[in-house]
Amino acid sequence: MSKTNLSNVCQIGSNPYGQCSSSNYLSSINYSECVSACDYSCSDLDQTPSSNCQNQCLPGCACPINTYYDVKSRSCILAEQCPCYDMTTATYVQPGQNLFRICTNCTCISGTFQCDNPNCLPSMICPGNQIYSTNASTCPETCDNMANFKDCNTYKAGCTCPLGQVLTHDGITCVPINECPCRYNQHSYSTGEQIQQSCNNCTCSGGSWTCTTLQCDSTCIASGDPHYITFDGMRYSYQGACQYYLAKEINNTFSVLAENVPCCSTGVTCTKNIIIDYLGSTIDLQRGRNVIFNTIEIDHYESVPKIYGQVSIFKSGLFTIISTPDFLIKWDEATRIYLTVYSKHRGNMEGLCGNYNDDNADDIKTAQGITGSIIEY
Ligand SMILES: [Ca+2]
Repeated sequence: MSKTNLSNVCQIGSNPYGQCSSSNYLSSINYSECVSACDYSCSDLDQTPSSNCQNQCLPGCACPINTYYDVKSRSCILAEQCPCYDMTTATYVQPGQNLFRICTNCTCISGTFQCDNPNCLPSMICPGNQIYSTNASTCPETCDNMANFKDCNTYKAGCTCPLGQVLTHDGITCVPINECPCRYNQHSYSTGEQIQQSCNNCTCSGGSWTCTTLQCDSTCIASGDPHYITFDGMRYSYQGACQYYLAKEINNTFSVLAENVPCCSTGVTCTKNIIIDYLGSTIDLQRGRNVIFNTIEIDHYESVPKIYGQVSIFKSGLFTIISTPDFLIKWDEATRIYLTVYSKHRGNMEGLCGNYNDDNADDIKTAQGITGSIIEY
């Protein structure tokens, strides 16, 4: 063997023949004229009895007796410290850790997988951290179904989650039930992560959301044909060229009356004007005209708000805005109205925007009482 080849065996580059690396992590490696070809590194420990390794003497660098070279840590360690290399996943399994194959469960002990079914091929492996079982449920409990899980009580041999764990939505990974992720808008959130729902914070806890219960303001939107989205989030269409209450506070604090007219050849309906009654005052918004407050047409509110008592009137971009302590209206003078009503009026509303009681199922009834025929979309 040439001097160069010996250097390669020792992986020490330019060290002269007969010397091993002097670096710290290899300081325990010594040169020997007789290094075992089959008993050199941790990976040599995982030899099956049928291994055809020829245990012959080779000159080279070797760890001290009863220790083995660990490629990962690049040091000499005891056999019981050796990790096991799993060829299927091309990963190292630490000593004492388990590997779950589809037909056996293995533990890494002294660089070797000790498996409860030695006939199981290493290529037969359960996905994720699932384990093989002879009676795996065919309808396993998952993070997604655990709220109303019904056991079908049928079993077959295959992969399943370890006891006390359930499948996550990926169908592969098992987690303890209290660590299930939460789902929202096709995204997955871990326990402790938060999302914002209107004015409330929701925290993921074991697969379900726990939300604060603040009373939130809510916005009703009328747009397009027009389509409506009520305070409670119900969506529907209603085409009618007439006057109707968009919203009315049941104690007569305020009301918003809108008049729709056909606005172009496509048959789309536009809002011609909006009449707001608020604590005895009338604010009239008309297409192509300035805002009329108590029959007086006002002007110069484009850059500086005009304030009448508790009412502020101003422009912001395309929108004319009426702001009061009870509500805020934005109108683009065409097809879009945004009406935000503050939370103190929760449950006290009626009209096309619904009754603002957090239940969108009853909004259609509220709206139908006024309009007669509406279409959900
Ligand atoms: Ca409702």
